[in-house]
Amino acid sequence: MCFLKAGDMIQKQQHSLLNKAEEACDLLRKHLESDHVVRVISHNDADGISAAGVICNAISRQKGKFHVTIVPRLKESVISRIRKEKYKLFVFCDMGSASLTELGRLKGDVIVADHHQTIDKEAKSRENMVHVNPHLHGLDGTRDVSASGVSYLISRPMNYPELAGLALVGAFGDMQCVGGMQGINKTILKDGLEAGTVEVREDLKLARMSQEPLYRAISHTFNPAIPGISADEEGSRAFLEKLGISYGVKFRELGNEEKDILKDELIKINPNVFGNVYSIPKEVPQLRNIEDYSKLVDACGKNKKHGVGLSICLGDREKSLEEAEALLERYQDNLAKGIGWIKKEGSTSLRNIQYIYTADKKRKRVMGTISSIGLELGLLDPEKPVIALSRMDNLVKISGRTTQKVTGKGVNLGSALEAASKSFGGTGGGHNIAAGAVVPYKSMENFLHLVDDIVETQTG
Ligand SMILES: [Mn+2]
Repeated sequence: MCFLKAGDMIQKQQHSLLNKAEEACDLLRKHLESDHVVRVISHNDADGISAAGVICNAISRQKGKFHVTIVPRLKESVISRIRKEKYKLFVFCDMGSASLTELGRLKGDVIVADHHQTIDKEAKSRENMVHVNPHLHGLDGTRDVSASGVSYLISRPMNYPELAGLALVGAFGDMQCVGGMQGINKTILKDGLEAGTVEVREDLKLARMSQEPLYRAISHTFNPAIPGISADEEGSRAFLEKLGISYGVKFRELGNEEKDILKDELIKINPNVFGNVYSIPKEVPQLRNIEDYSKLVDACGKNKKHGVGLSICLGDREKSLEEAEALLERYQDNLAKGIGWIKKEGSTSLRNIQYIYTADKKRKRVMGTISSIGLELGLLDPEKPVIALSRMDNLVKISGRTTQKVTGKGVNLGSALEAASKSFGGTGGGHNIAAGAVVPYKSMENFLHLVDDIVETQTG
């Protein structure tokens, strides 16, 4: 019999994932040595874009070439387009684990660097494929490592610790670092800290604190959410005025005494507003804070400007960065409006879930995010998962969001949305805490009731 302590167990799991990643690295190297152009396909969110960034940076440093495309989903049409391509190596980041059978049919070799829990179990293991996914090693892809982290692990044997910061950009994008880092993310952080490419210090965790006037930095801070101030510029200004701090200055322009007052008062509202801040010391100010970096890349993805986000990850610190900053500002204003809408309209409750619905073009883009923030700000019932519905002609796009407390009770939105959407000819999946689906508009009501029932079963 084998008695492993919890710590040893985690070590063993990490070790087994690292071995798999090394296998992928060997395959990548083999193709680079043969001068093959590597075909990279990744997801359009901050994690996916930075995952592609990590892999492409590693390829460049090896003097190799890549051709990268960022897609919203690995749809059949995407796969059939790729099937016609003549590349010798395909790398899929932040996607692919659910489509192993189809990807195994590609003519070239395949690396899948994913961290989603939906795994194509029908797929037979293929000689041409290396599948790297933390869930296959008993690790948690929701918290332990994101796709950018998995990509980093693949590049790790090549020894580029300067990519550790970028690997954490994706982890922040996927909200894996709320309340501290764990698992592989911690291992990546350690790489960065040891090489001096990542730094950590205790500070206020305000959004774009070095760039924005205080009232905007504070009102644009959604993580952690500051009730009465987040998404509320007026509330934020009033809060600062009450403290006798001028709201238009930047944080660094405050005197030490003012900084302390501000810190103390914010901590009174939400203690999580003060804590570890992670940075890439060599970066330009806009990207130095890893969380800010992730927000800029995320804003690019959300505005369908993946190329801009990717350029930043690949080193453009001029035009792309400027464009991303403008996108982020617009995005944050849109978020604030969406949260204002939730504040006013609230959600509709079923027995076990609650839902919000919109057909508004701008609001549709932020439904998932405002659901999360609404939960955090206490504008939505934290005990019930939020199902956010966005009408797209005769389809409905669904984002499901819940809290760790609810997943702790057994709720798994990924499997709930996957099963429910399948029943209506749609598709869905994701993580236990955040998931997505698409179903026909005419099935929306039935879909909601089915999700309601599934969540009830999950909580037993
Ligand atoms: Mn991801």
